[in-house]
Amino acid sequence: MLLYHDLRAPNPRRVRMFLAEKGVAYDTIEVSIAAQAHQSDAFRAKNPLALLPVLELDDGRVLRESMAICRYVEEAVQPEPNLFGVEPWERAQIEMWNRHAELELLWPISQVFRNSHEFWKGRLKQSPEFAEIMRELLVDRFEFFDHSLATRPYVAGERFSVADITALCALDFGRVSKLRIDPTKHASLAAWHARVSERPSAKA
Ligand SMILES: N[C@@H](CCC(=O)N[C@@H](CS)C(=O)NCC(=O)O)C(=O)O
Repeated sequence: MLLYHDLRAPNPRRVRMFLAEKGVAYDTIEVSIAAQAHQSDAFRAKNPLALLPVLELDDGRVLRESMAICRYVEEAVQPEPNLFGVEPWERAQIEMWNRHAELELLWPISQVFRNSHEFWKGRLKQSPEFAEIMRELLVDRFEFFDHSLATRPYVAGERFSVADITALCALDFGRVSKLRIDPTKHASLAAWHARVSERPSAKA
């Protein structure tokens, strides 16, 4: 398997962390977003949307979308340790929390970055006002996750899952836009962050 990724981008990190949890071996090709390598014709042949990550299987088939890649790995490559849930209720909880982590953390955090950070200046049309709206939303979302994590050790319940991977990659990426967990305000979220950051896969 071959992963097209960028070491600094949060979605490719989700997949690397997932593969590390599974102990699956794979090759990588770095496609630098900073150098605009993801816009090249060669990469667009893999993903016309020019987005990372992409997983290429040994038979040449290509998968886009981080969660499609992770699901494929869990179902077809390495089922253990299970990270998407076993029985219907657990699967639904993990799906729900992973979606919350994607839509309520990763998406707004990415929008703050895209709409206010120097990195994108001159590369895309930015709206600092929209970045501010997303920052304000995130105050509430940090609160929401902190409150939820006061009652359990992991995002979706009693055990580590793909929802923790998405939330960790999102929150770590927030730091480039000065979106940080404040332990004095969000003690449960900070404790969870320390817990999951200790996993060897977090270095992936
Ligand atoms: N929903 C996609 C999101 C992919 C995505 O937005 N990737 C970012 C890196 S984290 C990217 O390639 N950005 C390049 C760009 O926006 O030009 C997934 O989960 O894989």
